[in-house]
Amino acid sequence: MENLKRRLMLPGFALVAGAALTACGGDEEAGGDNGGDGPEYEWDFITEETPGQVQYEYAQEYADLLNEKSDGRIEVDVFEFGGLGSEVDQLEQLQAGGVELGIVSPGFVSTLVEEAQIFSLHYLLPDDQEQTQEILNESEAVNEMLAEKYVEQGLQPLSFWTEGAMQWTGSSQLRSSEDFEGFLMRTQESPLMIESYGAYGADATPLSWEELYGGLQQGQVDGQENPIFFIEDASFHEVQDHMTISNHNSYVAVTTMNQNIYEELPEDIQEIVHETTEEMRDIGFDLQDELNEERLEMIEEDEENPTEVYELTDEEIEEFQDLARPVRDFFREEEGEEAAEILDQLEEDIAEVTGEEE
Ligand code: 6CS
Repeated sequence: MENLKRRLMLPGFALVAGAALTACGGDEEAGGDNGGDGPEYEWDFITEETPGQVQYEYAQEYADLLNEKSDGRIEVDVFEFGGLGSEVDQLEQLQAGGVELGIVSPGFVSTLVEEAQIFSLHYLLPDDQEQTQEILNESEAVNEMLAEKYVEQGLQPLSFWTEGAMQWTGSSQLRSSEDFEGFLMRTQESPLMIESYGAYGADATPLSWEELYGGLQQGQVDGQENPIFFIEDASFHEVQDHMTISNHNSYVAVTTMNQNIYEELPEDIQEIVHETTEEMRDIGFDLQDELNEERLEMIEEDEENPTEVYELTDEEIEEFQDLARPVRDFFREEEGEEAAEILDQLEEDIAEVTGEEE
């Protein structure tokens, strides 16, 4: 790992040419430099989740840390999902600068940043979450090449982090491609997710998670993918008979700031943002780790809503890996040369952490 660094956290990365000395992001409404009566910066932080779920709890801790490190100069309001529209509506508000901070998932960002669909490729990131987090922290492909694509869209990624390994739930069992024949899978907005499930023989349909419980209950869709904490917290297991420990992907969350607002921050405030983001890496990791473990037990012990939990065998995983592999070529061809370079680099970055040749 010697030649890889936490690139987003390098002070040089944070130094933006001509950083304005004026405060921004609602500070004027808050009184700006008003003699110390209130915060200089008042920021809104949107999340795609609700209290008790990883993104929301992460954002609350992030807000507290920013406030503490800035001695009260920064105050952050965290918004749970639901109040500000769909995940895509929220993203548009972040891009337009209507809100300053947000956690945005690649699956929803992919309408703007097509290359972010790289995180929809199955069996690319390792199922070991510590390794996945190490890759997300240090990968050049992620933190330089892909981050640049977000910046081009007015979004400044501050860190990429995992919310845990993703698992499948279904109204029927999911252990082989045969089980996926004609299966209607709910996905996020990324077209590559549709391709990934198409490779198994399934049909995929994008849906906001707000509508997912009802969609599963009424049979509008047959199944979905998510980390375990989310499956339990959103009660999807109540309306699904099967959960497969497939570890086919990791749920990548991206802590993001509006790029113009970020760029205009004075250096000391940028530094505080980066220090906070850095400290949050371990806090976020532990949060998802504990919740995913605890919620698996809850699903297994829920007698009122029994769910058959099945872990794929190595042979079963191999079948899905073989089917998923050509989707990488589809990504390379469909998304163009730069996207292909990002994937090539990411494969190298992954191999460097796992020690396994891609
Ligand atoms: O499945 C979804 O759409 C939701 N899943 C997670 C883990 N977070 C937010 C996201 O919108």
